[in-house]
Amino acid sequence: MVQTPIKVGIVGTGYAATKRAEAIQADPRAQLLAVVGNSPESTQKFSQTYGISTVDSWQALVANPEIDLVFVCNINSSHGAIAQGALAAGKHVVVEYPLALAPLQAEALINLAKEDHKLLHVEHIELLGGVHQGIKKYLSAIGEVYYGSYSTIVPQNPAPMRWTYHREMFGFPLIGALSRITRFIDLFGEVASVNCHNRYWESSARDYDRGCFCTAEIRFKQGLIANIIYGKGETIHQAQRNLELYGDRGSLVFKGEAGSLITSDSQTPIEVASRRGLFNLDTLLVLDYLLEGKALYTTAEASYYALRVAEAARQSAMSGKIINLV
Ligand code: NAP
Ligand code: BLA
Repeated sequence: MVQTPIKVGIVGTGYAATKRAEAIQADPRAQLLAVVGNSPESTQKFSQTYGISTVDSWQALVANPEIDLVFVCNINSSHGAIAQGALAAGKHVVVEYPLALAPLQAEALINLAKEDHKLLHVEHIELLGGVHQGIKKYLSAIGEVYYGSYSTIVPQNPAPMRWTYHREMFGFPLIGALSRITRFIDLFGEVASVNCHNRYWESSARDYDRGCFCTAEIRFKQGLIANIIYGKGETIHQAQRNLELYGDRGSLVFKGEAGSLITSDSQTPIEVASRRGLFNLDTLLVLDYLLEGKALYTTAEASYYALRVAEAARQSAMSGKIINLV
């Protein structure tokens, strides 16, 4: 058990880091001590906003003996190494998904946390969100589910020169956007095979892509076929966030936050809670776990399994072949 207040360090200063800092500062059970950022300007601004100190490197942050818990909230390509360093320094660790870009590294992190009896929590706020909770509530009403589709596409013109458009920093689209896969695995279990295609639009003038479009067909062991579409950037001209599940007795359809249960003779609206407040909830659940031993809503092992499926999607896209999972 950790003593209160739990002393916290944060790596990152963006949206996720801000939501974490707000949640920690609002909870007397935790105390935010230090942050390490990327650019000096955003680091300075973050430290002033929350009245905390800054350090020059994540290595210095995890070496601080006062810190009990480290939140890793920066670019995807850094997660694995920072989580590794933090666990090796004896800290509890929370990582925004993905845990690492490579499944092998993720597996090593899980083993390291287990050996040292430390928490390794991978945030999956999509599982806490209103759409997912709505699905879980009504899933039994649609009978045996045989098909699902989930499409999240975002037009952005011009595409920003940010890490989310950088192949190495974001990772393969369905690895960086792992939540598209975890939602289905959480509902329907293990995967048999993956067929995936991905296209980038690169730019000769810069290191950042102008966009990507990735489609995957995933066959689950229990029979369901899921189609996932993820795209962003300059070649997309309408935004979409649609999730549909077809069962033999009805369908569940979500367009953004507007959900409905459809059967042959009725259409019932489904109330969906806002996407706001999920990082706050995730942070409170981490504190509940560390201080009261309450079970968390997801495990690093589940995130690792999803990462293996996403890696199979990457291999499928590279090879043009269907990848079977063992
Ligand atoms: P963000 O707002 O863009 O923040 C990114 C952070 O990483 C900033 O502190 C940025 O610092 C830093 N950074 C940028 N380039 C870097 C580099 N080359 N090396 C090291 N640090 C760099 O991103 P975010 O939305 O908070 O996402 C952070 C993590 O949370 C990601 O892993 C993402 O997948 C995950 N996540 C986010 C959400 C969400 O709702 N936003 C949901 C689920 C998971 P500067 O600004 O100083 O460059
Ligand atoms: C997920 N949102 C993400 C991720 C990134 C962003 C990088 C992880 C990768 C992914 O799954 O695609 C970034 N999201 C943004 C940015 C905006 C945005 C820059 O909406 C700009 C407005 N995230 C937010 C905001 C909300 C939000 C403002 O930044 C909601 C009010 C929610 N983002 C949100 C949720 C997820 C997510 C709930 C989990 C993914 C999911 O729902 O499947």
